[in-house]
Amino acid sequence: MSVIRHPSTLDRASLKPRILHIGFGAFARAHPMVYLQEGIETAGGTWGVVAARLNSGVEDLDRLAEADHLYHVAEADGDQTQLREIGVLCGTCHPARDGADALPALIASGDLSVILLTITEKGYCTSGGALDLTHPGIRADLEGAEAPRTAIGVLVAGLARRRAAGQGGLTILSCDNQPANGRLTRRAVVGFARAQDPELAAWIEGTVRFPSSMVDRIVPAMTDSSRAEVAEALGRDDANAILCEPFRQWVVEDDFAGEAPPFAAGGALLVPDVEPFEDMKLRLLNGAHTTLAWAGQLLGYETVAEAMTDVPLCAAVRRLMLAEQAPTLDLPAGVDVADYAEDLLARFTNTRLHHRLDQIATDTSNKMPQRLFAPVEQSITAGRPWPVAAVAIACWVTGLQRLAPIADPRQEALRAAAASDRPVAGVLAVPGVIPPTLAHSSEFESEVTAAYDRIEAQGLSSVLSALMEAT
Ligand code: NAI
Ligand code: CS2
Repeated sequence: MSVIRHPSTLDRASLKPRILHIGFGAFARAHPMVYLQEGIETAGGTWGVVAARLNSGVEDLDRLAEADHLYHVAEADGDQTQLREIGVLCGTCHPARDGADALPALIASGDLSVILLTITEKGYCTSGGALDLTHPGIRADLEGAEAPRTAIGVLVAGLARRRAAGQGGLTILSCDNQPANGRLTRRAVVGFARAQDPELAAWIEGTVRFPSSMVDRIVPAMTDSSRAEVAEALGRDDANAILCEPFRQWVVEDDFAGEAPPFAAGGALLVPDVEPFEDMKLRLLNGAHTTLAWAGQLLGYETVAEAMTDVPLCAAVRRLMLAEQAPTLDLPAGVDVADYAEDLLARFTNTRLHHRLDQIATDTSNKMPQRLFAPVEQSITAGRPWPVAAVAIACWVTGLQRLAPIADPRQEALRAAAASDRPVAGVLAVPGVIPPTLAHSSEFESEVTAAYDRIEAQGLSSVLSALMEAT
């Protein structure tokens, strides 16, 4: 293995807690922190980060603190590993360890300028693009018997403190795989504030910015294999390290409440409109990922790279990208979608990542809308066929019947529906799964049901082979 090391050159003593990252997990380590590290090394700045989590992961944050908040990112592909030392962290914060008041107090502090979020699609507590006021966590936070536990509740509590302290606005930047993630975050935060205190909601609307961003880097959960590979490259264990692919992309809406951190100096692209980049990435990369996740597991594969060795499945994913998802896109200027798709397929074959299909399959009910349902709705409206997407959604239903339970906010209802005598109709009828506009489409249910029936009758391999021969 050839290893190229990039030790941190930051003056860490100069760092101030100007950025708070809520949901500091694998992706936070490997993506925004790398852009910031490179950005400060290039352009300077005192942009220190406090890493925070809410309802889990105290031990992860303690491990970071024990390592003086230093860790490594191993960018791995083939026999090469680039090892980056990341020194941007200046602290950690967790309500369970530091008290419920710690995060709101941090949000109210004068040093704080930007809040980053990687709280997963379900962390926004939204349904149909708006705050779900029936969400148990939101209801509990609004009742206020205890300190807020949802990310949205914690953000609003902090903003209320910030307003009361006479501090100015700040920027809340979502780094989650949601379309228009900035607008979604704004609707959730303002919706929660409005339900509590309309004047606070008005202050937030006037002083807090919610830029959208498209984030891309494949960062699987660490496995024993990836930990061993990092230790081999580094020459010692690093319990806080993360292994990921070399590729990274960050397209950020240029809409900050004050000075922007040097993300652009670290390679991020600041643009007026992120949407074309978001849709392209969520529908081509993530739509293919969800297809691989369910079809690949049904075929007996464990990782993305293994699933990509299945010729009919790989052909189906390529066809999904180019024939079904690409025509729904308003592509960013200068992008060749065929090249983009081939680059994605090549990235998927990276065997160093050990990217588990059952990890991608988690929270599928929160992922389907932007990855497959939205493009399918456009295909139906345009009168275009969508055979691969139909098989992919049918694989989800079949997987809910045949595979071991996979975490999903709607898991119990989904598995019960899949076990019913009308599995496709049952799954699609689970509240919050499909958008109302698609629910009324007779074509949608009939095409997915037909695909499901073919899988039952002929087996998935035969169905995928038939798709490949039909191209
Ligand atoms: P992870 O499992 O390492 O971290 C998930 C983080 O979300 C943890 O800090 C956890 O505490 C927090 N979280 C989970 N449920 C929550 C909830 N209901 N409310 C508040 N916080 C919650 O996962 P990872 O890899 O860091 O991914 C996180 C998100 O980053 C993804 O859901 C996705 O939106 C985005 N992302 C991930 C990529 C990847 O390849 N891992 C690539 C692009 C985006
Ligand atoms: C994956 C994404 O787990 C999943 O849902 O599809 O985390 C994927 O790895 C990233 O979006 C790649 O940028």
